[in-house]
Amino acid sequence: MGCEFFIVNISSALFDCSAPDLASCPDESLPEFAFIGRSNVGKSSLLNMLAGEQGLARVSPTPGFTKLINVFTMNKCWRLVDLPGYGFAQGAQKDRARFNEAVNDYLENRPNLCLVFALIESGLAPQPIDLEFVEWLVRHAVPFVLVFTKTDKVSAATAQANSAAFTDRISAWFEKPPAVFTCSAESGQGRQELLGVIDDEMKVLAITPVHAPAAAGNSFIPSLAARGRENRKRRPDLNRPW
Ligand SMILES: Nc1nc2c(ncn2[C@@H]2O[C@H](COP(=O)(O)OP(=O)(O)OP(=O)(O)O)[C@@H](O)[C@H]2O)c(=O)[nH]1
Ligand SMILES: [Mg+2]
Repeated sequence: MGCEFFIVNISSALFDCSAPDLASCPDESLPEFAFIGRSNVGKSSLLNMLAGEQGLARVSPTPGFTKLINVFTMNKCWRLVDLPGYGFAQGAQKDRARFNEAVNDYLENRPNLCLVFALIESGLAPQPIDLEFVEWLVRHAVPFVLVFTKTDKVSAATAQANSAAFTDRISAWFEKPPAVFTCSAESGQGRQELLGVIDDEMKVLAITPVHAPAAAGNSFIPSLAARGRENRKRRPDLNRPW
C-alpha cells in the first residue's frame, strides 16, 4: 500500500479501536498523532474537525466522557488518537487512576507516537493543572505543540492574551519553545494549520533514512522506532527545577 502525503485531503477516516491500555493498542506500524488536555477542552471535537467527519469520535458536554485510548486511521496510513482528559474530579478513584496510568504509559512508551497536540482552552488564563501537565510532557521528552481551543467562544484579543500568558509562564523550560496554534471545532478555524503540522511530520518521517529492511507495507516502522529512540535520548535533565 502506498502512503499518501496529501493529507489535507483526508479520503478515509476509520475508527480502529478503543484500547483500555497501551498493550491493547493496535500494532506500531503507523505514525500516530494524539490529542491530550483537560476534560472538556475539546479533544474529541478537534479530532472530528480535522478528520472532517462529525461523530467519528464521540463528543459530550459532560467532562470525563472519553475514557479509553481511541484510535482512528486516516487515509489508511496514519492515525489520530483521542485520549481521556485529565482534571476530571468525578468518578471512581480506581478508574481515574487506571485511565491516568494508561495515558501516561501511552505517552511515554508508544514508539510510533510522532506528536502530541496539547490542548488548552483559549478562554482561560493559565491554569495550574495545564501548566503541570505541560511540565510533565517536557520532563518526559514527549514532542508536542500547544493548541488553544474554542476560539469561537472568545474575542481574538482574549485568546491572544491567554495564549501569550501561558507561553510566557512556560518559556523558561525550553531552549526552543513549542509551536502554538489556535482552533475552533465549531468554525473550523485552525484546520489547515494543524493538518499542515501533521503533513510536515509525515514528510520528515518519509525522508528519515531507513537502515533496517522494512516489512512489506510497514515502511514506517524503522523510522518510527529510530525517532522514538532519538526522543528519549533528548530527554532533558530530570533534576531541572521546574
Ligand atoms: N463553542 C465550542 N464548543 C466546543 C468546541 N470544541 C468542543 N466544544 C464543546 O465542548 C464540549 C466538550 O467537547 P469534547 O470534544 O467532548 O471534549 P473532550 O476534551 O474530548 O472531553 P473529554 O472526552 O470529556 O475529556 C462539547 O459540548 C463540545 O461541543 C469549540 O471549538 N467551540
Ligand atoms: Mg473526548
